[in-house]
Order: sequence, then structure tokens, then C-alpha cells
Amino acid sequence: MPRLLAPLLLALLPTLAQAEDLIRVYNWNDYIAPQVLKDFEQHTGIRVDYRTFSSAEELEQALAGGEPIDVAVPSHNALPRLISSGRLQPLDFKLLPNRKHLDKQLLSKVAASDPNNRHAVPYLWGAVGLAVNTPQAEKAFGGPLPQSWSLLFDPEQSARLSQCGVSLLDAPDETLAVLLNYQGRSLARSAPSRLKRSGDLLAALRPNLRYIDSQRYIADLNAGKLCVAMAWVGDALNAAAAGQPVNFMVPQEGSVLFIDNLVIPASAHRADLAHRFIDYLLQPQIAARITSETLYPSGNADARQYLDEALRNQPGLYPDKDTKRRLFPLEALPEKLGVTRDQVWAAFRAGK
Ligand code: N2P
Repeated sequence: MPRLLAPLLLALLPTLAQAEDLIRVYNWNDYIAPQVLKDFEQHTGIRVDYRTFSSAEELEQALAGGEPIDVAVPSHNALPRLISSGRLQPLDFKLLPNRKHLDKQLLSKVAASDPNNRHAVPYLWGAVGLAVNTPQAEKAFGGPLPQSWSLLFDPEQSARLSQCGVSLLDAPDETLAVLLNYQGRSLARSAPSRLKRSGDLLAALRPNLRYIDSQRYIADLNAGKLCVAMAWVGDALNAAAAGQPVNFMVPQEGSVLFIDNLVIPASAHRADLAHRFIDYLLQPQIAARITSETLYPSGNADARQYLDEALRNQPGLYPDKDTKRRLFPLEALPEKLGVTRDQVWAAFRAGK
């Protein structure tokens, strides 16, 4: 028996060695240039098991369940809880020489959620706004559109638009933050009772919404099947790039800004390879390719010079000064409020 086993094991060895050079990456949908993954695999011989999620909740559950993920991409407002519950590993900066290309302003914003930037590397960021198929929406609305969240949150207005299709992101922090800001308040400083009342307002909008989903809306906007969608900037710009007359607008009342980050979960099996992957993405030319394809602004300051001229100046990609003034970063919620938010959102999503 051993005589037979030995050659078999020897034959298996190369496969085993290869199987070890694998990382599991868990990212948002439509948030990478697929060719970058292929190039990384080819250059390094490290295989990437790449999966996606479409809501912060999905990522949170995977991390809380201790899944063996080597690189994940949480938004900045999720960092304080992930760090305090020990879900993230501190990064080894020595293994990330390309960190020097990161945008310093962005790093200091993220440092409010991750002191000294020990755990997170800004990847892509951007604004939340409304993607509007202007000809369709104006027709249904019966005239020019206000540059306002009222298109969604005023039930009379969204009822008019419902015939050409209105959708909402499955993103409770973003939705509640813009709703409360529209009402002149702040999500993070709201009492749970106030959040429940916001839930009632959302429930009244429910009949006007085609769905609450952060992935389906991309294809539907591209195909002209939605006229107003609460959107993350790159998804909206991609619809416009696909030929639809879709505009991305940040309403006058203001909106939220998110910064998504590359992190190494505590449950990672290959933190060494995860660092190599992150450093690969931190090369300015690679970061520029990712921005060119996803149409999200890059966390990499040196990437900008590698963007096509047209893209570098594309309105809406990097927010202009005026828009920037209307944007505020998503805030982390105090624990108790987080529980109310989850209840309110689950009921809303289920249509209860
Ligand atoms: C892209 C998802 C954007 C991520 N489809 C928002 N945090």
C-alpha cells in the first residue's frame, strides 16, 4: 500500500502547493475591472476566488460568521464596529509599498473611523444620488424635475414617476441618512422613535417603488426600464455610458458620501497573499483601470493622471466643488440605533 501511495502523493504535491496559493476576495457587485483579477493571477500565480455582495448587511453577516475571507471591502462607516469586535487584522504597511499613492485627504477622513489607518485602505468612493432618465421622467412627471429628494420622498411626486419605474438602494444607512437630512435632521443623532417614524414614511412610499435592490437597477437603468433610481455614482454613470439619457444628480438638500476600503478580516487564511493583492490594486495604473471601468472615483491620488482625458473631466465622476459642499460622510450609528435601523429596514423591505 505505501508503495502505491507514495507516487500518488508525489503526483498530487504540485496541485496541493497550488491550492495553497489562493485568496478569497469578497467585494461589492460591479466594483472591479475583471481583467485586473486575471492579470493578478497571471503575474503572481495566486488564484482569486472572487465573490460579490450587494448590501452592507451581506458583508457584515459573512464577517460575523467568520467565513475565511482574505480581502473584503466594507464602507468606512462599518469600520468602527468591525474593529472593536476584532473582525479585522491590522495591516502590515511594510508589505504595502504602494500605499504611498493613496489620497491623503481620503485617508484622514477614514482615520476618523480607523485610527491611524491601521486596518483599511481606501479603494473606491463616491456620492449617493439620483439616477434620472430625464426624457422618461419628465414625461411621467409632467414637466421639469426639481433637483430634490422630493422626487422619491414626496409620495405625490414618486407616485407620478412610478409609471416609468422608481427604485431604491437596499442600503438602510444611506437611505435613512438622506431622508433625515432632507427633513433637516441627522440619522446618527436621531432617537429610535424618530427612526420608526421614518419607517412609516418609507412604508407609504412602498407602492410607488418597483423594488428595493442595489444590483438589479444597474441593468434596468442601462436598458431604459427605470426612470428614477436612488444610485451610487458609478452605477448611474455606467448606465449613461451604455447610451441611456441618464443623469446622475446630487439633490440640493445634500447627500451622503461613502468610502469603501480594502481590509483583511481576522478570519483570513492567507494574510500574506492578501497584502500582495491589496498592494497590486494600489498601483496607480491598475487603480486607474478600475476607475475607468467601474466609474467610481479612486482612493488612489496618483491614478488620476492615468485616466483618459475625457474621463478625468467627466462631470459627476469626481464631485465638483459645489457638489462636494453638499456631501457629508455616512456616520457610524450607535449600537442601539443600529438595532432600530435593522428592524425598521427589515419591515420596510418585506413590505410590512
Ligand atoms: C457598486 C457598489 C457601490 C458600493 N455597485 C457602495 N458602497
